[in-house]
Amino acid sequence: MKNKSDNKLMNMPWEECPKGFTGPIWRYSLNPIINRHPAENISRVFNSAAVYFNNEYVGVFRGDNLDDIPHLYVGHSKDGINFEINKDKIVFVNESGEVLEDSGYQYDPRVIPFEDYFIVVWCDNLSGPTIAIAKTKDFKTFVKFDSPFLPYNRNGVIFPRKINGSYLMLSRPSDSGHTAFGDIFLSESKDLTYWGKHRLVMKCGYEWWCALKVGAGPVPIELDDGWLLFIHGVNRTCNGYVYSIGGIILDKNDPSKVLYRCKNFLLTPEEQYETCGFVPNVIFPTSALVDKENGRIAIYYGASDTYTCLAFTTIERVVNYIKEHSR
Ligand code: BMA
Repeated sequence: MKNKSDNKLMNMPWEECPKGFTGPIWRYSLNPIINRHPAENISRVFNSAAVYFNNEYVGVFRGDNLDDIPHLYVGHSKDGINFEINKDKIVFVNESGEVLEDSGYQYDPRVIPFEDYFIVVWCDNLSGPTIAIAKTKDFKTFVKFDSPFLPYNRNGVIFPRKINGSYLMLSRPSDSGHTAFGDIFLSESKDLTYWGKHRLVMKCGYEWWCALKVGAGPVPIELDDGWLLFIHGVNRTCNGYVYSIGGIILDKNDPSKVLYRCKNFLLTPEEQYETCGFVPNVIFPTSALVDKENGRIAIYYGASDTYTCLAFTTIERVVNYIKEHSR
């Protein structure tokens, strides 16, 4: 069935590259697009995922409440920039339609357009952080699968179509705290519940800016000859962790193989909303809109665990940059 999000993206957020700018990705000049206290009971919205659906932009947002605990909220927007965040958090049902109790916390969602539904992946609580998966067709009912992953793992995204007959997930196993390690692994599933055939895709530490950990960001973007994946990479300084955005290209039929790995970060915290906030020096990409007709990409990223921001590039520009700066 045709994917509902395949329609031409109307009003996709976009801003031309500033004159004289030579980097691979540029920021939206009116960042942040979501400021502190965007809705009652929510102090910060960041690390969130938007897609195009039914002639509008709809997202699953991480909202940290007034007690600091994160939950997931649906939000809507006509232009992908000005979002109205629902007042009430998402309540999940199980596969029999029964309402599930709140697991305690939920964060860092990814939304994957898949056939005629959307898959949502996020970090949930199973006596510690691990990956949870739900399906939705309308962003009203979210059917949660029964504990697909063991703790600890807090960073997952699924490819937007099956490859060789399987769903494929990129994830980053972790520990129960502020994990001081992180590599990207690939896992396969036939049904979104049982995952196996795990493969190491890439270890951290190939450059200083990702010395400590690497993790998958937005849904991989299909190219003619591979998959473009934005990642986060973490450096450890004497003053704490620094999260930057990086880029790699994976093999089209076997995405456990890395074809190109950019030695430079694509974007690193520089603006005040990235360097000052709840957690300074963090930029964390979690979704990307792609206009396949003109190659434009709009990346949503969290800034300093406080704000939601946008950055832009094109497929051609970023792919060339990654290839030209690949080691
Ligand atoms: C990671 C995740 C993100 C967060 C980042 C920086 O481990 O928990 O939610 O943005 O740390 O604090």
